[in-house]
Amino acid sequence: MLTLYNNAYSTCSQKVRLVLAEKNLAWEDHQILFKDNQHLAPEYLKLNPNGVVPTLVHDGQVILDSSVIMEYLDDVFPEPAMAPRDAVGKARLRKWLRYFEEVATPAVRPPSFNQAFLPRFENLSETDFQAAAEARPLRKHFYRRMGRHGFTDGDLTVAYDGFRQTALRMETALAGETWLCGGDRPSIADCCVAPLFDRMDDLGLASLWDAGSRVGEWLARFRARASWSTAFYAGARLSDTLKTLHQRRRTPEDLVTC
Ligand SMILES: N[C@@H](CCC(=O)N[C@@H](CS)C(=O)NCC(=O)O)C(=O)O
Repeated sequence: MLTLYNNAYSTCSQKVRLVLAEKNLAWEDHQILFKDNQHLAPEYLKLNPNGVVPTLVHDGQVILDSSVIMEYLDDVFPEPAMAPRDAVGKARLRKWLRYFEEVATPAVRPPSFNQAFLPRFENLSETDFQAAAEARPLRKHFYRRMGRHGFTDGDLTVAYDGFRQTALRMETALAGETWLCGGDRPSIADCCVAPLFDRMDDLGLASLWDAGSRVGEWLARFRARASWSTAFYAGARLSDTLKTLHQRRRTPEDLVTC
């Protein structure tokens, strides 16, 4: 029995939902609502002391961290294979995972928070805001840096630069390949980064890559798969529910011209 504690629009949850869908696995959906702080509730923290989603529970075993969960699922349910089986291939896959976690994953956060999540915090008193930051085991300093007024243009510049670099690296890797680790179906590496591209697109920041490039075609290819519609059901994109998503957008072009 597989239970995934996750959130509809969390990119880390979407990574895992893509793998579950590619493998056609049945799983129980346990939604964790950030607006109600369910990820910080004592009973959830017993499962995941980091106070983040996703968390996988498989036959009583608790597996943490989205990239670890993706690899775990591929180990336990090896067909269809979503990672190379040889040591060199595995090392190449993990190189992508670590790089995405270091660069592209943190890059989506400042614009996501500025455009979508900040309104939850900006009307708090300073004391309540500091308490909200303090309550987050993994994100205390991230929230403090954001503050009640959001990330600065300098923070956004770093984020956009990192995301552009990611797109350029992938552009090179996709020369002559359909997917990042070769083969004829997405690997765990593709599942790791595709939700981040989708989020940037949803935020109105798709100018960070060229739609006609290999990366643009790779994203279109992934979105055409059945697994994508399963993982990105209605309500899984911020724009599905948040009509003001672009109101506070600062595009890369805005930053260059200021
Ligand atoms: N390294 C962790 C990070 C998970 C993470 O940051 N999840 C976000 C959603 S994508 C979260 O739960 N944030 C909670 C918060 O901001 O308080 C993983 O990949 O599972």
